[in-house]
Amino acid sequence: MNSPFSHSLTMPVGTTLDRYIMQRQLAFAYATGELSQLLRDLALAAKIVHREVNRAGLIDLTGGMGLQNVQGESQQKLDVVADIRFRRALTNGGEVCALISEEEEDIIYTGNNQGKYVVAIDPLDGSSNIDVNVSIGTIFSIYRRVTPIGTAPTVEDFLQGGHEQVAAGYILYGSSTILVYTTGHSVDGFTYDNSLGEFILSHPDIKTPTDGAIYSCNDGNVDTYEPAIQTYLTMCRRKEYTARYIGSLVADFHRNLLKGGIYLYPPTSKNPDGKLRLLYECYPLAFLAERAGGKAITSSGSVLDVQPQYLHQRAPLYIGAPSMMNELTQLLRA
Ligand code: FBP
Repeated sequence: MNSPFSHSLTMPVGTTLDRYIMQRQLAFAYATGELSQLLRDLALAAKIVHREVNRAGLIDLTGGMGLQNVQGESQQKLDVVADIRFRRALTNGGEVCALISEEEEDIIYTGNNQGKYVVAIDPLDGSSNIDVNVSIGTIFSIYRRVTPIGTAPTVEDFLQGGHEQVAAGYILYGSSTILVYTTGHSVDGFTYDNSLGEFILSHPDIKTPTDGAIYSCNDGNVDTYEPAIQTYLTMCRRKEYTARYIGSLVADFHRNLLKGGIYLYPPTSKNPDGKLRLLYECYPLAFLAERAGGKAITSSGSVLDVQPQYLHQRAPLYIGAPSMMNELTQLLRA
């Protein structure tokens, strides 16, 4: 059967991100290049944030700002720097009419009302790990706007639901910096090569293992978890699974995506709706996980089926290898 795509979708390891984006665009006859340019703008901001993260200790970019963000969390200097860098790149790019950020209460209007896309972003995830040199990340989710092009975007553009994402991904600033994203087909990872200043395809077509033996949750909260989750964690221990928890969602998710595992952030007494934010943490990782063969649920069903009510809405998150997720789902539904 002739593929509907005019160009092959698979590309060899070593392909630059730019070439990959261009080849992918050619594969879709209706593509106009705006999403490609938006992805390049995100990659540019990621390179700048990579540089700032790497030298944070040298340029007084560690520590707090002495301010709080909309979540009531103390803002780290790098939170603010990353927020500014991504906002600037997405505003200057011209493809984005508005964005929401974990660091800002309201919608950020770029002034590009001709822009076709809106972006929801967690500019720096894992803030508690910034000053101790532990991996941190950026998480993003992209939608085609529903309001007419040329008009001012509205909250409607952001509350479309997880299935309406046209692309989602993250950047992990770890032992190396890697950008992992999907536009709804394969999930691909690009490692940043400092010497070339380029993201290079290093992890094509990521598929998460069907099963795994790693579980990730904040053990300090276990006593406040609902009985089904406590039962599941007891089962993990009985099966001698390995407990791994970095406390940076992107880093925990990335490890489990490649090695097979499950990440759990259930409701707690401190966060009865869960801690993680639906629009720029749960939805994008669920979109990625499902395209890589994994699963993502909240306490009541698939993450992507949750109807969003407001911008900084929180949700419980359980995400990982399908067979581990099936075991957990059975307990949650029992
Ligand atoms: P932010 O740092 O973007 O606020 O993200 C939330 C987060 O730090 C996740 O990265 C991480 O998985 C979780 O919270 C850790 O929470 P806790 O310290 O309660 O275990």
